[in-house]
Amino acid sequence: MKTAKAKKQPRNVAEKILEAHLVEGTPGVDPELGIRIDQTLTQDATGTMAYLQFESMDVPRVRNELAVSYVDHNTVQIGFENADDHDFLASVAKKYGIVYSKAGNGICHQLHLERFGKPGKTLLGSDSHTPTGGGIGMIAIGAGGIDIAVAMAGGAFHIPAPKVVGIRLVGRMRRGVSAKDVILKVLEKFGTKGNVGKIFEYFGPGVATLDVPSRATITNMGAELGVTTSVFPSDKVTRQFLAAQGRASDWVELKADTGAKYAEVFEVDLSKLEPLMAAPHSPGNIVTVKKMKGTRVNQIMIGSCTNSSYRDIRTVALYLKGKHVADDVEVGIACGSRQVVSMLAADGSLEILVKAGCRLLENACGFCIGAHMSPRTGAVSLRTNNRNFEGRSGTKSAQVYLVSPETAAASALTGRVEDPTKSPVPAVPAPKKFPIDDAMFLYRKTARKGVKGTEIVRGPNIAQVPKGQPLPEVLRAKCAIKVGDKITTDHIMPAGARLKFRSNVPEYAKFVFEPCDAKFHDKCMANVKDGFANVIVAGESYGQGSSREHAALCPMYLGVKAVVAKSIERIHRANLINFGIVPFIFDDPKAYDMLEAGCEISVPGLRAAIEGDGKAEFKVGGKSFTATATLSDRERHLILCGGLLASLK
Ligand code: MIC
Ligand code: SF4
Repeated sequence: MKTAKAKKQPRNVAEKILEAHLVEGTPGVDPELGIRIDQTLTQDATGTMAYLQFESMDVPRVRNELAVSYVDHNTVQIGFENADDHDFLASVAKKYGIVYSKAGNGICHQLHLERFGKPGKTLLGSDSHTPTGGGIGMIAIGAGGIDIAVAMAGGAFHIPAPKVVGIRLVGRMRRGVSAKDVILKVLEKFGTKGNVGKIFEYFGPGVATLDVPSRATITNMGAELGVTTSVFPSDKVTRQFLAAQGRASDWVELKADTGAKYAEVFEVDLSKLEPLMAAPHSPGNIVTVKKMKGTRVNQIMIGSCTNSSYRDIRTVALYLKGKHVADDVEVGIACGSRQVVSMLAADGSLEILVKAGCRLLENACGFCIGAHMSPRTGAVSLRTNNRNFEGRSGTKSAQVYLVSPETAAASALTGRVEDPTKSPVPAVPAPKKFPIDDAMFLYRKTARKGVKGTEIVRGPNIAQVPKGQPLPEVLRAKCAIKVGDKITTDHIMPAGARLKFRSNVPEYAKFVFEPCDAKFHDKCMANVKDGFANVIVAGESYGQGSSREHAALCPMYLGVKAVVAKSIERIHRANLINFGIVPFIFDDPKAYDMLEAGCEISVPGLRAAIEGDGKAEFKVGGKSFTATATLSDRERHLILCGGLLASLK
């Protein structure tokens, strides 16, 4: 007998996409869900490791719908290393059926939005700002390179069963206020920690007032909240954007059902928003532009994957039209893609920017990651990118403030922080047609098929990926470093000038924790020589920021077996597990005070603890404390094997 079909619960956008991709776990029941990944992206700084790991999986070609390998981080090419990496990446792409985006084409997230992103699809990228794709209605998630390798091989990706937080947008922004101010408002409310495992979904009447690049600015910087991802619905605005990109057929409508529930709702009245900025040294340190007005500024940097769309740079040009930047300020602009540059060339904006005295940089990450235009000692630098961690600009003493393109442009004219609403420019309408030129995307015709017989080019900078060892029965270790709260992956594995060693773990490992303790590498090596493993002790929110798996891989190479922290951020925690390092959380945070750098630590039943409920007893001097690694069965298996790669072998 037929039973009446159970009425489906109303669902939000995130639930709809996740449900359509679910391959493991039951929402509302299991703590972890496995999802199918449609698209993957890598960038060069994380890509070489991702592909080395993919190669070692012995899969003849990629198995997901689309894999794109972008080159945008290490484009400076001082020395042979970066160029060698690019050749390696190009040859891997050709062989395995991956689309290759050459250096100069643009920044991965901007390009992916323009040319490949599709509403309703899942995207996994080896970069923490992959959630930019949420602006076009994707579930787009940042992860470590090895997770991308697994997804390219057709494997599932695992996320903590998400709590979906609703951000209800109402009203319309005043001129001079823009998407950056929206996400800074959200960061003001939720901060950069405590949001692990959540998905932020934007809804409400205000959504329709935001074009796709603005939505992407918001989801991009959602990464700074520490969430799994952020997502917008796919509506008429999305359709218009895709049609203007010549991709109307990629559009599907996606909206939350009436009555869809959110774990929590926060309302932002766009009409009441004022220009905001994130003060040094955290994207969650929000102040108003009004409060900072008049502060002397030495440098202004415009671009990065957060704010480098045509809309953003055209807006800057409108502010600077017929004017010149102040004599005592340097202004650098990096566009997100060639498409953006050619539009700015066609409408005269480039000429405006050049005449105004701006320095035009390559379409790449560059300044955002301290790989170009580091400010002078003690400078105040206003930047439109997404992170202002201490030293990330390449200058430790610099004071970096994160601002909208509007605030950046208005301030460039006087060399002081200015309120852009006082001299607003007309809104830039969403283009009816974007110029399309995919010539710098190689191997599109052989995507998913690959070219048999392609030889992989390996310069001397391409080293082997080290493999982890099974978890020992007993831990006999030394505390190699004790750090405080909010340690970012930039502290653990510095970028900037060090980035070029990313394909060479023994070399890059020399710089682990360089900004905190330049002797970390030597201490770890000495401990290993003396028969000790290494342990990292940390405060709250350890491993904030990037998806950089090197922040786990290089410590693993240095004999680190465990991190004991008050809390650990999502991507970094997953990376630790992928490389066989146990992510312990203090049962009582006060135990943190018991530990000092250099102290001896032992865990007599380490393996047994992981095989059990994850609770382990740590002995330090005459005292002891407990810490727990709460692991899913899958994660437990990885740790016991010595990491994901070791488990595959
Ligand atoms: C960043 O913005 O910190 C980076 C550099 O893009 C990183 C990736 C990396 O470390 O290569 C990220 O965001 O994941
Ligand atoms: Fe590149 Fe900066 Fe974006 Fe990271 S945040 S992908 S370094 S532009």
